Amino acid sequence: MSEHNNDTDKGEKAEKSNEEATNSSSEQEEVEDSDMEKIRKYLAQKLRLVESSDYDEQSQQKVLREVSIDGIVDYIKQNENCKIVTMAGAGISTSAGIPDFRSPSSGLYHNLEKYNLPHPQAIFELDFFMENPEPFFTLAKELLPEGFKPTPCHYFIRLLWEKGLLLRHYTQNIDTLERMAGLPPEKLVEAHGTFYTGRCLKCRAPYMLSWMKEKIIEGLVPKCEECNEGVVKPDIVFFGEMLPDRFHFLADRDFAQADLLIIMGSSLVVQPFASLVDRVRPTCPRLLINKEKVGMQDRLSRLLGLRHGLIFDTRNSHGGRDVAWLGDCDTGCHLLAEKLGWGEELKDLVEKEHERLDSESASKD
Ligand code: CNA
Repeated sequence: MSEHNNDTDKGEKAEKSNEEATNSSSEQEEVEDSDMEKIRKYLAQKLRLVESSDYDEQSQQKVLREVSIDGIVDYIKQNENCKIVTMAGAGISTSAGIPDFRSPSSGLYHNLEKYNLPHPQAIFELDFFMENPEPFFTLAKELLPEGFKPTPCHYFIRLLWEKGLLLRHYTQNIDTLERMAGLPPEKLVEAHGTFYTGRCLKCRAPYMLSWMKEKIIEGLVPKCEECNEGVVKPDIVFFGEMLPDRFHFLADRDFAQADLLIIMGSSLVVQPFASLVDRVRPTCPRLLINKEKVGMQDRLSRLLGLRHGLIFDTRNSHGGRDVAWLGDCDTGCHLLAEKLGWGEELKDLVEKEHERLDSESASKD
């Protein structure tokens, strides 16, 4: 119980500082904005870059009562069959103990010196892996979903599914925590693949996580037992590899249908995942729950009136639909659940599932 109160307290504080942060747009920005708007309209008409009238009409529609987390909560409550798409990145798993890529000091990219790489991303590059798989498997030992438990944020996504509100969850994570949290495979798109399965790079023989894990924990590079030659690579998507067909197929359908997009724990820098945010309808609200603002529209897109990136504009002159809630993902999800009247349910679910996972791993030992 005390944990819950603490969380609510933290949530309220975070919400306050959040409001302060979003309300602090300067006067200079406003002047810039109106100039920008004139130039945008002019360019849009002259260059016919966008269907200006359509764009203006849709962007003027007020979709949220207020551009805040409360506005989002009202919107969900009013839309009984709200189709929600969630998008996630490494930030939803950091509280489980799995480091993300880009957080300063704790992120993986800051801790790769020991692997002597030509550059940090090489560890996830296919060409480098083919020549030298050891660094990847040394790192895999740290990243393996062993002893990690899904976070409240993962269980919040499961609750959305249980409530019949989740159209699909798109994750960049490879840690399998969504599966472990009980999200059914059909509701899940693992855009960057998963550690759950693997394949021999030579003969394509399939392997499961349990087999790969044994080798990796022993400090071995897993070698195929069918052809005795190829290295077994987990089915995670490396730089230079195609994203799964399922990603492209479902993204084409889901984003156009979504009534609400929730983005959590991602720096939104890896493409094509990051630009999924642009594929929802112009009237679809987008809520970002993250430690920092990310994925924002750049100045050129703004100038040209292109629908690229998130627009956190609390002045509401464009019928704003993008909300940034800045803070920890778990706190944000607890707060959202609380406001939706599911606070106790989320806490119970986390407690019950963590107990179950603890007793399962105790019985394995
Ligand atoms: P990233 O680029 O490391 O960004 C993480 C984002 O989450 C940053 O904006 C952080 O500020 C934010 N963040 C971190 N912790 C929290 C928290 N507790 N609450 C709120 N926000 C937080 O990671 P992305 O996912 O955007 O980058 C895509 C890469 C990371 C994908 O290719 C993944 O495969 C890869 N990755 C996955 C895992 C995993 O599976 N758990 C771990 C590390 C990297």
